[in-house]
Amino acid sequence: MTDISTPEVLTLGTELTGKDIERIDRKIKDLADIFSDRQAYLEMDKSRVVYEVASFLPVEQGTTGGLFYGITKIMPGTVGDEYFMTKGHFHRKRDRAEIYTTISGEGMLILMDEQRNTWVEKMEPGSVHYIPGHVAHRTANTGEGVLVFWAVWPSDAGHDYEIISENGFSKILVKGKNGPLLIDRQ
Ligand code: PAN
Ligand code: ZN
Repeated sequence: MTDISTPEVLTLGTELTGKDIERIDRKIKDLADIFSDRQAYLEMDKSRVVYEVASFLPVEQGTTGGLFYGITKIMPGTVGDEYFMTKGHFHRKRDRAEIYTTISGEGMLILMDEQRNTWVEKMEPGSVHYIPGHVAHRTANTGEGVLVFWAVWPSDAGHDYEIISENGFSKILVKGKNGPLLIDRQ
């Protein structure tokens, strides 16, 4: 009889549970170059958590042909008028794509190509987003509750944060009177 070993089972909900989950939290203090309203940023409590990421990395970083997946939870809030959001990145291997699926909450996926054209896709429970290669991506929580989404990306994609922390996206997402507004960065 073949020995069938029990695979690791992970449960997807608003939390990712199971062993060997890598957990990262990003607090206001970790996001100095991200938000555009400098004064508002300086006045924020630096220990406040903006988002948390729990990732399952079943193969070594850089492995060709594998997949990683993770859950991101972004808290509700703003820095000045700008919604709480992730740092954002291009994949280090620029052609690597990714899929995001929204689990709960409301948000916007902010996308920017290498020519710095920026656009958004609305995130709501069940929305599925294909992020092509060569496109930087970040997510903003535009709702009152926590925004939770599931991401799946190639294990050799890597993350390039430097370009975004130096130049930002060309547009920012702010809270307007009638909802989110994508405006040019000053
Ligand atoms: C996501 C992101 C996650 C956090 O898993 O890494 O939402 O955003 P930052 O990495 O920009 O801080 C993903 O896009 N992985 O490739
Ligand atoms: Zn990514």
